[in-house]
Amino acid sequence: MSVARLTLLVASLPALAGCSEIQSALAPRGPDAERILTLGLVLLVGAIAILLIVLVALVLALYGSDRWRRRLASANAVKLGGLAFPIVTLTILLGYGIWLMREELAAAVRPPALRIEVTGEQWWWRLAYLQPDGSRIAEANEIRIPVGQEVEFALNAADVIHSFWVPSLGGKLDMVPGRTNRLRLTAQREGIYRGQCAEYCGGPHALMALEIVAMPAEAFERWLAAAASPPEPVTEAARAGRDLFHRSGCGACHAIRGTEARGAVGPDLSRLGGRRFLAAASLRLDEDSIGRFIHDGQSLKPGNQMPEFRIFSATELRMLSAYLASLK
Ligand code: HEC
Ligand SMILES: [Cu+2]
Repeated sequence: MSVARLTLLVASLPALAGCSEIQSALAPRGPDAERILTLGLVLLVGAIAILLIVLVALVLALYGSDRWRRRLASANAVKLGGLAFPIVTLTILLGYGIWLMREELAAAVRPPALRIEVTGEQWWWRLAYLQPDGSRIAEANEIRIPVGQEVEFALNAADVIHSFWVPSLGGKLDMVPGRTNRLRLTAQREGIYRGQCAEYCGGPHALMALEIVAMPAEAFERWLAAAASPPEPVTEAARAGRDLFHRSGCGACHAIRGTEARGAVGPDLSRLGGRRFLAAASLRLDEDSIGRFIHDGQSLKPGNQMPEFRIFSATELRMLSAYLASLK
């Protein structure tokens, strides 16, 4: 890499950090992410201090006076620097780490305000909001949570190992087939926090992202309660789209609450129109992109598990999109 290029790269780093606030461990928006950042900074400063000490010792050993060189070569220097120092430093660090984690350990026993089950699928996120009465509300890809409340995520995987990571809110936790890992997160402010599957899971792994939308508690409750009464399509196009959806076999893989579509292979579409993105946060959602995904999904998200449907005319695609976008 040329010097000019390197300079350009280094100069653009602050700008890059600025635009990634929505997905950055350096911009914590919850207590868990804050603790991780604190620990990271303590480790960084400590590592820099130790590196400086080692460099000074190296310079003294190479170019220092005979007295310094003898001191550094003595058995005492090895015992102190090579044995006592690491044992003391690592013990202090371990104690500090455990002290820092005391909140997490305490949280594991108190009931969370809300439980959400997240299952990693190749290459999207299956969601279920667990209700106090034991029922489950299915969703996909976009997670809504009440701001300021502790949410427990029960993390599973359906096929291969995935990893759940929303850096602004907390640490990363793997999703392993056959076991449930639990993660608590609290968003301190309203906002949108982006995450990414953090374990390579094949094919379009890089296009397996998600968003957590933290909203005021009452608005969240209203949104969740509205799941019980799915909207009926009102426009002519949306009604035609609904009939086409059910005629075309989409319901074999997708579910829409309150309709005959009960498939569980692909994402639940009951409230697709209310999401900001399609296909695991890889495509901005609007009527146009829904149609494009149905027709050209394999070029937009290469390798994804939904077959392309090339059978529809432009008008039919518009009807399907109008219907799906009306589901909120
Ligand atoms: C063989 C199963 C299958 C069939 C049949 C199928 N889909 Fe899909 N669909 C999927 C899968 C799997 C995904 C997830 C793709 C991804 O993001 O990786 C998906 C994703 C989608 C999405 C984006 C959902 C989201 O949460 O972002 C839309 C919209 C969609 N399908 C519409 C349709 C329509 C309309 C039909 C019928 C014409 C249809 N699908 C038929 C499996 C299927
Ligand atoms: Cu993945």
